[in-house]
Amino acid sequence: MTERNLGFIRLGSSQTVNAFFPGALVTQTDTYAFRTGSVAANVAISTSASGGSGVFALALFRDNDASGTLNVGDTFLPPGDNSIGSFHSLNRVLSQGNYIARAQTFSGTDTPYTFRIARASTGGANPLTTPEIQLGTIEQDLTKRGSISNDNSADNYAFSLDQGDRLNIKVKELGNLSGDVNIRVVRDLDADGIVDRNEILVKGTSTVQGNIDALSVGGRGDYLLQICQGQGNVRYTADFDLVTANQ
Ligand SMILES: [Ca+2]
Ligand SMILES: [Ca+2]
Ligand SMILES: [Ca+2]
Ligand SMILES: [Ca+2]
Repeated sequence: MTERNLGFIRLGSSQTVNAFFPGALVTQTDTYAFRTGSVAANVAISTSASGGSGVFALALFRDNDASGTLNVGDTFLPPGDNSIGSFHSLNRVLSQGNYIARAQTFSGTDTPYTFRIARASTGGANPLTTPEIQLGTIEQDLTKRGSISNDNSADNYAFSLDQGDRLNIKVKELGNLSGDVNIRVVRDLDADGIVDRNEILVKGTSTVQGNIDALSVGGRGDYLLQICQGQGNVRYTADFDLVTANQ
């Protein structure tokens, strides 16, 4: 178990830690303590394993006694991410306070992984390029459903396109339209897990009524669609409309 203290995470900043779980068939835990400032802002946290057979669980806690150590009395902030796969992420609006992110594994083989955290204005887009939802190579039209709220302030869909293919993406906000999402497609060209300015390929545009955000992207490559909280709680459907080269 390694306890790290990342200190204050400034608005608009990110930190990356290269970490390592040695292979051992017991539950292993690393913790990352951090502080946030007076602006309630979107905090995105991810772990990405680059080897081993590690199954991670990623969870976030409020460090109520500001001890930097996870102890009785600290509060779990749901939801955690206990999914199977090499990437885990949380994105959530956090008010000023002390927090601890916890990464866990249970793996017989060594598991190197990268821990990332970024804090950005809510309404700005998710600064991390964690492929939470894997769509693979798009070969036919798809529809996905999801929701965005203060507890899950972004959804990241990873997809690939073949040469000559183009994808028209339409995200429709459902329900009473009290909330708003923004969309964009990014590529992590330098593979640092952070969306750099030159990595934003296209931003969505909204319809006049404001409940549909749309964009189009084409050409062979690996892409990430980010559906990010503008404000409030939003249920959405995302339509992926494939236009193939030989149509
Ligand atoms: Ca504590
Ligand atoms: Ca999400
Ligand atoms: Ca919108
Ligand atoms: Ca990058």
